[in-house]
Amino acid sequence: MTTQRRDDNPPTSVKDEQLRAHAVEKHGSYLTTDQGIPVEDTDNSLKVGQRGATLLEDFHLREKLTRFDHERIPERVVHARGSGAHGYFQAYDDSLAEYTTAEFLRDPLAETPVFVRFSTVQGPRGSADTVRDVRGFATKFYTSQGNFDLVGNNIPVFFIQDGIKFPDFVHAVKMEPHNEIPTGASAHDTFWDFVSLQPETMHMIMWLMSDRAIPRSFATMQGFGVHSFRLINAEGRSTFAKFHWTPKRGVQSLVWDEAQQIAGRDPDFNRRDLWELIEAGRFPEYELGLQLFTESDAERFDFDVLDPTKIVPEERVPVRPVGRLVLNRNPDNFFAETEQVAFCVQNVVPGIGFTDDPLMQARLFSYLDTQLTRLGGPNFASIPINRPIAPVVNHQQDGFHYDEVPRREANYHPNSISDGYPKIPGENGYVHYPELEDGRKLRRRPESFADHYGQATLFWNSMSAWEKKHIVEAYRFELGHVERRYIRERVVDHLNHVDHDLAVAVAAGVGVAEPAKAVDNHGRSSPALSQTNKGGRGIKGLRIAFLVTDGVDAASVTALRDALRRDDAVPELLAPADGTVRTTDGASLPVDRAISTVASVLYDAVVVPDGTDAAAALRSNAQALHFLAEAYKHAKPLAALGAGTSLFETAHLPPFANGLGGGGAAAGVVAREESGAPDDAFVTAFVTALEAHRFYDRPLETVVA
Ligand code: HDE
Repeated sequence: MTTQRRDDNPPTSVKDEQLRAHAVEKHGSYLTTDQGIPVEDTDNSLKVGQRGATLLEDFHLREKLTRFDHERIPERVVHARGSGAHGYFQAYDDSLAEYTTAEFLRDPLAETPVFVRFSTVQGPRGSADTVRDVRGFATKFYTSQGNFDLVGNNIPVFFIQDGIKFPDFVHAVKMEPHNEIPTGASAHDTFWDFVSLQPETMHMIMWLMSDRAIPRSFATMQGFGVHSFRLINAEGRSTFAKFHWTPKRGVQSLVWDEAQQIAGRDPDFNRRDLWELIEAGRFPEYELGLQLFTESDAERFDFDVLDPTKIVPEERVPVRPVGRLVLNRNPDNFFAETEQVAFCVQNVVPGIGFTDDPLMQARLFSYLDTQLTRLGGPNFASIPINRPIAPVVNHQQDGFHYDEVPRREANYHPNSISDGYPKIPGENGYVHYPELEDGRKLRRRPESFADHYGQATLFWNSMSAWEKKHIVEAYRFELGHVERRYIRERVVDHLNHVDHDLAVAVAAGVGVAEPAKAVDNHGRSSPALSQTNKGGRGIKGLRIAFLVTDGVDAASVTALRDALRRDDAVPELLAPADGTVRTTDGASLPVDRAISTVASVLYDAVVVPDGTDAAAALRSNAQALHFLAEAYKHAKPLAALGAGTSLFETAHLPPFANGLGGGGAAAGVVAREESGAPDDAFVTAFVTALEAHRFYDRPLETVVA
């Protein structure tokens, strides 16, 4: 798995040009100190005699060590582990002009540069990618009117309703304070204790227990702004807006057993995938959609649009396609860009506004506040990755790391010394929506936020059979790691208010008594919530393992491999040993990797090509058999040709239909016992299976992998 950079491309946007102005090229230059003094020797410190004391006078030694000692900045308190990418956003048309003055949303000719950072929430910087967790999906739009930061997640609701609960929630989910365990996991007592005492978490927890919390790729997960925002048009009219990112490839997830294994096999799995997709030109793409609704629509909903634990069901307000996001450039430097990027919810441009969602309001404070510590002072907005492409002119000044040399006389407003500059831009200035506020100061949750179960039930009712099964298994896993039985009981009690069958199924797995039915399920569902209805197109970037060895039939490999490559998938030949394998026609094929260096969990599908001798050898190769059986167990598409089909029986896999397969006992297995190269129908059947991604309804009872 290569992580080499492609050749440098020319800058493709104003933001790229701005960043390039800060690029440092070390090739062809000579070593100096930070003061530009040429260095004589950087391998030996200055000593009295060869074996004598080291001298304090050695400024190069001291500077080198000091700089090293201070390389780290505090990691983010949440979302510490992240991966970034550059790209652009482009609106489809100008139809949003009726709703907003934000130019990037209504000018179809503008390619707005963006920087996106994906993240997990719980784990520290060095933790594994494939843990069960929410994923951050934060986008900085460098618009002509200033920066807009859409700091969202891949789940459309949040754990809590009021920002004042955030420190409690984060303390509970993070590693426990006495032993810093567990890393990157919510399966522990303090998290579930909090959840069980704070039932507003119930809806979000349903999502967290679903496969949405273990995405296959950052390119195959949704993103959401979560809160209700406002769009504000030229007349000052406000419309509520919910932001949605939808991946062009569709929503795809891992299965839990696989995710856990990947955490060991390749902790950088999602990061590497993103990097490689972009390096190979298989750019991740997403559609931006908006749910737009008015104040009076909102009054008719049976939930409060200011409550961030609620969605607006798509069946009530459809998602309107607005534009597309393409991620097409990897960062040049992780620290300079991905680590130093500072998202702030307060960063909005004219035409986009806030609401009184109490979670959003707290975020308006918290993000700027955290950057002050994380990035060492108030000048973080002038770090290249954070710098707007719109001009920045004001009287803010000084502080740590100030990098301007202002040449002006007046540093205050109003002034006459500098002819009044910089002047107020008049009607282009950002105007806060003049919402009418009226009420007493008090610390109360509104009554309209009181229903904590209704939408959790809606989510559960909308799941397909396999999604429900995975959710039950996830609850059992998580609660199975909770040591205090009374916490497990409290969670089951809450689930009993979501759905009785769910509570019974979870209780049975975690040693909790079956609860008596408490409430009737309201029976409503929202099909748009099910992952089965979030399919996408194409097989771009899918990794497909071909199990080969000496005696493999060349035609059955190359025909399928070439077809997959044409569709932008990534086929790789895996053999018991690296090097080459001999084919039946006496030629040889280069091997991509030895089977022992990888694992089925790092691939999306497996192919066993034809070849009598190869099949015989693989049938007595435990690693190959395990590879195949495990991919089957993880519901992945499999293809087998000619003698290759014989591995299925040896691997104790259920029988498949001889033909193109796809349905029946072994759904997603495309197999043909007849020898020779695959025909078009075979290729099409396999590509269709790959597009479906997973086949969760397979019989698994006999699979021992
Ligand atoms: Fe965050 N959140 N958050 N959050 N959040 C941070 O800001 C915070 C919330 C989200 O890739 C921190 O720069 C509070 C909701 C993302 O750099 C911090 C509250 C949503 C990222 C912070 C919330 C998010 C953060 C940590 C409740 C989804 C990573 C470092 C009032 C809509 C951004 C930092 C990146 C990061 C505070 C709730 C998403 C501490 C106080 C809801 C994607 O400021």
